[in-house]
Amino acid sequence: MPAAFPKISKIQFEGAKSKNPLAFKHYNAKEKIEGKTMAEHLRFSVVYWHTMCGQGADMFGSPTAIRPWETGKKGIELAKARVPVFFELCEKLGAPYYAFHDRDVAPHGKTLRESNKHLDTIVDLLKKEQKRTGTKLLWGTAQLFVHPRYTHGASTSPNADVFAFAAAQVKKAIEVTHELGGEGYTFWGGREGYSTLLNTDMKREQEHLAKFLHMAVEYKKKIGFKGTFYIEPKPKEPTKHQYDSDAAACLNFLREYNLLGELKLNLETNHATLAGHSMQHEMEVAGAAGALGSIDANTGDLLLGWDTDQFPTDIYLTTQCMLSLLKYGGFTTGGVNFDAKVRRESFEPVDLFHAHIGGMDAFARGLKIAAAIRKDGRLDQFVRDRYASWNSGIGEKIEKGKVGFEELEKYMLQKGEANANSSGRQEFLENLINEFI
Ligand code: XUL
Ligand code: CO
Repeated sequence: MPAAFPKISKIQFEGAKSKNPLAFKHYNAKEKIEGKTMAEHLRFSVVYWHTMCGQGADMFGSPTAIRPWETGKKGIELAKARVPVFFELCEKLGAPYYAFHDRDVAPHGKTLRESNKHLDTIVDLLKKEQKRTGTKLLWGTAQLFVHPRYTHGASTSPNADVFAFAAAQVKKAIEVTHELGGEGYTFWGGREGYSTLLNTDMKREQEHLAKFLHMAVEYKKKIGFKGTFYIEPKPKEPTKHQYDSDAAACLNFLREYNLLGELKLNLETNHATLAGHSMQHEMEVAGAAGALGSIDANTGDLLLGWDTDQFPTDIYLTTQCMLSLLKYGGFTTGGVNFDAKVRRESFEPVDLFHAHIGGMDAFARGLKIAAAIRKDGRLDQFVRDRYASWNSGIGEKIEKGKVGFEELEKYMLQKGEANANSSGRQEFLENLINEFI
């Protein structure tokens, strides 16, 4: 198989002064930060769906992407041709992980049996390429949203047969993820929601979703798959409302249906902003609940209201992500997964390299900046000092559960007025962050 990117060799770290667009300026895989290498902290992952299958089409325009390795191929032959190209890209980028949906890597067959056969054919190739390049599987997943059978949802479909089909598809996807040594498995409910409440029994649909996840957990245990299960929040698109709308909604769902502890969250920046939150907000919600699993690293466009899945290049964003990630102890099985696509106008193969190099460098900078802020200590100290009233006196008594409303009333009647507040110093803190950017 000739190289798909013959003019591009392995991307090297050349340092901040380099002007080479095909070199890292900040991502130095072996450089140690807070006792771990950058590679260990960031665990970069390339996605199969956008990177290999994205054709640059949009709602108004046909495909633009130039992908010479695809010329004249379709179906399973096209699927086979993409595999070595994908691993050449991962290897040249030095990205240690990848992620895929069953139907990105292999085409739909006419029946479930035929689809499974196609998948097995490609999984053999993936396994060989993983071995050849050392690239590992961050997580696998099942595509339960493109095929017309999933029009009304998969596990939340009003059609019980569709639930059964989805279950069979997820069973197989978990099996191949396990076979490929995957470190996780993601559930993103692309159509697990509704377009109108007029035709929807929400309670029943949510119960079905929970039942589906319980079956998946049970099966995972049965086959000895030790990877982490993730649920990926997104509020809308393609549906008007998705049940896993944000981190808090997911946690509440998992808690209500006794699934907390079985699934962590895979958070995506553009999903966070669609939900009206920042990515850091979502990471804090998940982190505080001990459920910060993995991140789909991308960004939206503030002037566009949909999921644009752009590569992350904003240093403030990556700094915030890394501040929260380091605060909660970093990844275990998760990673920085570039669920991002090149723009329709960026149609040449080399654009795939520019995109990933930029994302990796932006996260490397975010990591270095966040580590420097932590080492400096002023931000942490400020937050600690802000809550000092809870360390002794009445605050300590409240936290320890030693007082109730009656004692607090007595305390305040005696005192007459609460102690004065201190300034929140938002501008001071924003300036402090800028010292490090
Ligand atoms: C869709 C999305 C998915 C999931 C995996 O917005 O993010 O690609 O990451 O199904
Ligand atoms: Co995603």
